[in-house]
Amino acid sequence: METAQRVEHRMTDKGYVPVYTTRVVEQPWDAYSNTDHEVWGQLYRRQREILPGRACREFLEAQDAMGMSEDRIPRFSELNEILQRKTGWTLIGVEGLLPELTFFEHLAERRFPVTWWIRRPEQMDYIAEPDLFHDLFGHVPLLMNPVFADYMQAYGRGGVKAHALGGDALVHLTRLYWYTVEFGLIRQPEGLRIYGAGIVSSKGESIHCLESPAPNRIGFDLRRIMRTRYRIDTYQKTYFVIDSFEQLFEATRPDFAPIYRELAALPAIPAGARIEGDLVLHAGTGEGWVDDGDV
Ligand code: HBI
Ligand code: FE
Repeated sequence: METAQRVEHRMTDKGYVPVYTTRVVEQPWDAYSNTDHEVWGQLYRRQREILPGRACREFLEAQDAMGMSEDRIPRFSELNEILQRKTGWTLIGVEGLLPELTFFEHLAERRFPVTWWIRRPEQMDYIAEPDLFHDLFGHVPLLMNPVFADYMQAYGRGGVKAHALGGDALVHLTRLYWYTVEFGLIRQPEGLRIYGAGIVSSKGESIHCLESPAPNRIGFDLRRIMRTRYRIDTYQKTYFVIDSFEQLFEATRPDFAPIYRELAALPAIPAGARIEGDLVLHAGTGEGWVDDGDV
């Protein structure tokens, strides 16, 4: 293992672009400063204050079962002992965003890449790429859930296949990741709850996604999700709602190649739109949204 280095977006002539790395690094736990541990603690406390009643039970219980706390940044080695026993997943340290194929290959082998560095205090409220808090606090707890753990591996296998297919396969599959793993909601007896890592690691969006009148909340529909654009720099205009993690895992059973071919002939759907056939659970007002720059 080489020594870890911080890798973030770099300003280039094409603007502010993520720098992709592929190295796997040991978590330099002894190198974390008090400030790093304090940033973790402050973010952890702030999120755990607002997530009960907003995040799904499975997320909160798993986070506690893993022994995560505000006291200090967790050690990957300790979490791995618990996680490997529960669902066979292993956390690996990385320097930042991975090229898509590398990322998919790790997921396909039940390895979840976690950025080893945590944001600086001045980045407390927003950081452009996944840091340790987003990955460890947001993504890792649900890997303790056997069905969600299976979904993540199936997603990785699908990603390796989509990468080989070329065309827009990856565009469609990335949207599925975005609207489930990152920004998914789940319908539970108590009401809509959050399971998406991008939401649970953000205070503003944890509140916005359930309480704001602006966004649509639409029942899970694989093809609808794969056609729907998204923004990476604002709150989501649409959230998709699953009934269960089993429903999500079942959706990955079929071969996606015919679906990609079917979707290639259809126009993408703007992020804030509602279309014929949507199971609209809470119709947003869509106020204040401009559909420019959707991906
Ligand atoms: N790399 N480290 C890391 N973490 C991610 O969540 C990640 C990535 N590379 C690509 C990516 N996510 C998304 O494009 C997925 O949809 C593939
Ligand atoms: Fe993420």
